[in-house]
Amino acid sequence: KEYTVAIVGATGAVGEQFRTLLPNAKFPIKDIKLLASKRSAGKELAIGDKTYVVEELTKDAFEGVDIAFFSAGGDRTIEFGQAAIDAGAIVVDNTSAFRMDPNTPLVVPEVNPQDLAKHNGLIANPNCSTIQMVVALNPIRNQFGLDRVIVSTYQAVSGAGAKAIDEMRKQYRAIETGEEIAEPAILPVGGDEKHYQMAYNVLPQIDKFQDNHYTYEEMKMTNETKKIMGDDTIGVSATCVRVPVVYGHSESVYFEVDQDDVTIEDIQNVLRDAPGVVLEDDIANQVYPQAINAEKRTETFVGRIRKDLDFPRGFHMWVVSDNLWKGAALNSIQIAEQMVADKLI
Ligand code: A2P
Ligand code: 11C
Repeated sequence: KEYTVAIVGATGAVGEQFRTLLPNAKFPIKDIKLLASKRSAGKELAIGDKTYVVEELTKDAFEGVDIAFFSAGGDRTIEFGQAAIDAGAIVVDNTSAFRMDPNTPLVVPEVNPQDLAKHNGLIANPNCSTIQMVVALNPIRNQFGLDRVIVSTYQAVSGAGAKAIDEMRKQYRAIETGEEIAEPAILPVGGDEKHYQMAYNVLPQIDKFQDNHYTYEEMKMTNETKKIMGDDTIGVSATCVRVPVVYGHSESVYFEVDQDDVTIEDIQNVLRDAPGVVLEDDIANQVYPQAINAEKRTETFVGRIRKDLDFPRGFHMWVVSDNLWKGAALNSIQIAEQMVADKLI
């Protein structure tokens, strides 16, 4: 079978990566539909050596579509996702709209591919900062158990969308040419009240604050990790921070295993053979993961593995991945590939 695929949000930061990655998908593609807002309708975009015309996202846009990749904000998935399912498509949703719905699988194919079979037409793609963390933690958990995680993130501006990248780039240009910086209007969070300069700055807010003083992004890391790993007992606390990097999220991950006498070498050996992981941990040669090296790479890079100085079952590591690839478009395509392989599509 050949598949007709729709990209909802085709003009956005993640949509652009879908257009780059789809020609290499491990399933045959018959046709691709590019959907976005009315503003973009009629725009021509290339995929491989073909040009496609962007259409307006409407409820009638999904006729003949087998797989619909949604990445146009949660409200769009809520409004149009069911229309895609009703038209016979499987929806792979990049937004947070349905991630914690008990009837929706939340899947990272290296970690919980078995959950795909429980789908009701929609599969949720986890948050980018969660995906790369669980890709690195799950093999460790399988071998040595996992009790607790404390993570601090260093997240790229592309996570906030194409307009946020543009805002930061303009700030750098203005500073370099001595012009006045335009009033920030997007970062840290488009929908919040205040906006701050991102250039030459670090902002400890990603998404809105919740009643418990954590941000929504931080709570996504907590709740999604437990759901993907199928274990509510794992403790996860996060501090999510935006840094002036365009592509690639970095994370300092502290974790506690539930076995004694695990060594740095044991952790390195597990990660060396782990699916989707590249171990880059050679301090003698100053080798460790860096955001600029992870751009347009499919893997999650792990290094700086250390034993905690005080708690014998605690370890620290540095985890980096391309937030728009493994963190979004690539993981979604891998979900579709796994479903095709499992005959679920
Ligand atoms: P458009 O470019 O037409 O506004 P990003 O995450 O980079 O901000 O991209 C958001 C994506 O979601 C874009 O493709 C954008 O299309 C799309 N989008 C935003 N609002 C709507 C809407 N109301 N209907 C359809 N697509 C939307
Ligand atoms: C960021 N993680 O870096 C966010 C972007 O829930 O899919 C993705 C938001 C989400 O800002």
